Amino acid sequence: MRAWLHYPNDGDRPASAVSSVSIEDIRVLRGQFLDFMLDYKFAIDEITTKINILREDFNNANEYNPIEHINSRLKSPESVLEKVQRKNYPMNLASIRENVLDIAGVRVICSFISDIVKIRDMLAGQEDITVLEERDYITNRKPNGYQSLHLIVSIPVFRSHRTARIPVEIQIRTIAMDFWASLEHKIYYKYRGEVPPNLQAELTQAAEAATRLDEKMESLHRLVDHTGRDPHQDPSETLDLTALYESQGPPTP
Ligand code: 0O2
Repeated sequence: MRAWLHYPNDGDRPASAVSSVSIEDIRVLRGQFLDFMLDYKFAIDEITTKINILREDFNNANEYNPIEHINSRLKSPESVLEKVQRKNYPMNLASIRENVLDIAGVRVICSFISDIVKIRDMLAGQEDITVLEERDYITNRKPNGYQSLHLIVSIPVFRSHRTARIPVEIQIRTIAMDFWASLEHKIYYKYRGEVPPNLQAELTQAAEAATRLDEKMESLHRLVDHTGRDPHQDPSETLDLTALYESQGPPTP
């Protein structure tokens, strides 16, 4: 059965809106699109698992943990399609896969500036992760004051019927950078992108204050963190486990 887009009178109907797409076609398209979006959901799961592993490993091996928290978001289908249209990309799945690289987003919030590059290197060094793009808005802060390290990585996602490499945008920043960005985001949306100049100037000052705070916290952190030990040193393979064995008592039959 064919469904036609209905317009109350012909004069309202743009030429491009005449459609011969059937309800069945739309159902199939919708299914394919949802399946396509699942790739990104699973890619987020893969990346957050990796970061959670690093976090737990840090907790186990160190006196402090550089990962404060992790957020993730999957772009809504509406905003994926809106971006495709805004950027004038071809409206098909292959083009979306190639061009829209922030459908899956993971944000890692760190304690100190020096942690950012630590986390970046640990992720980028993993065999199954490929860094496709890197934007350093910390060295090159945006004119409005925005700071963050952005990585676009790709990661394999193993589905029941196929495997695909899926891009994920990872944003890494400090608590202070994140605090600033979330307030700026609210203000930006409140003013629909037209932030009044005086408010913009205040935001820029706040970003500078956030940088000063980050630098101060970093120097305090360096003062107290002078253990000098390398937490990632491999445990010696010759470590004698006898005491551990004996402390367990005799094996149960
Ligand atoms: P959301 O709500 O996080 O999804 P584009 O994605 O093409 O529009 P571009 O230049 O490719 O932009 O990417 P860019 O500049 O690296 O930034 C993409 C994301 O970084 C944004 O995603 C924001 O999350 C964040 N970001 C970038 N600039 C700013 C900024 O000035 N202020 C704040 N608060 N966040 C920023 P989305 O999709 O815009 O938003």
